[in-house]
Amino acid sequence: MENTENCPKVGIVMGSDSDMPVMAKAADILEELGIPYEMTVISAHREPDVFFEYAKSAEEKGFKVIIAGAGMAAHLPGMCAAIFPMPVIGIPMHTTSLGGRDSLYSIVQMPSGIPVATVAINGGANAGLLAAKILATSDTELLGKLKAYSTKLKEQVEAKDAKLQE
Ligand code: RP5
Repeated sequence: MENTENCPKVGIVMGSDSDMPVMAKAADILEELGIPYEMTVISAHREPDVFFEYAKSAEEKGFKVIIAGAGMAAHLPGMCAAIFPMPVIGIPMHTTSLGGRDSLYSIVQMPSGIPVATVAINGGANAGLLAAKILATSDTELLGKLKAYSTKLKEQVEAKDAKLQE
């Protein structure tokens, strides 16, 4: 049987390299949790043929989740969800003209039948964590890492409060 241990489990795709600072936060989380991923810049609008090839081959490549980030008229996550049969997490990018509401509405308001799990505007880290949680439903080792991550967050808050009480 083929060893798929180190194959990318998460596809991270963004509409422009200007989205990279936000998308890198998702990648950082996956890195921290030891989840293999592949990161790509593809514009659904400027190179639709490249996009279709990416979305059509994603399942074959072994992706279990796609994290797609885009701004403005942000069709990339929705179009990924139209083609890729597994979960798609959308990250709306902050924009200068409309503050990211344009991206948020484009991504969150999907027609019935084609869901995109939309995180907050610029919510890169939460997208990474949500992808990890989806994978952890069938991976007890990863689930353990996520529990440890939550404990770390709790301890950070406790340490800050302890400092305040000094
Ligand atoms: C979207 O348009 C991208 O996802 C990006 O957020 C936005 C602006 O892209 P650039 O003009 O910076 O390439 O497609």
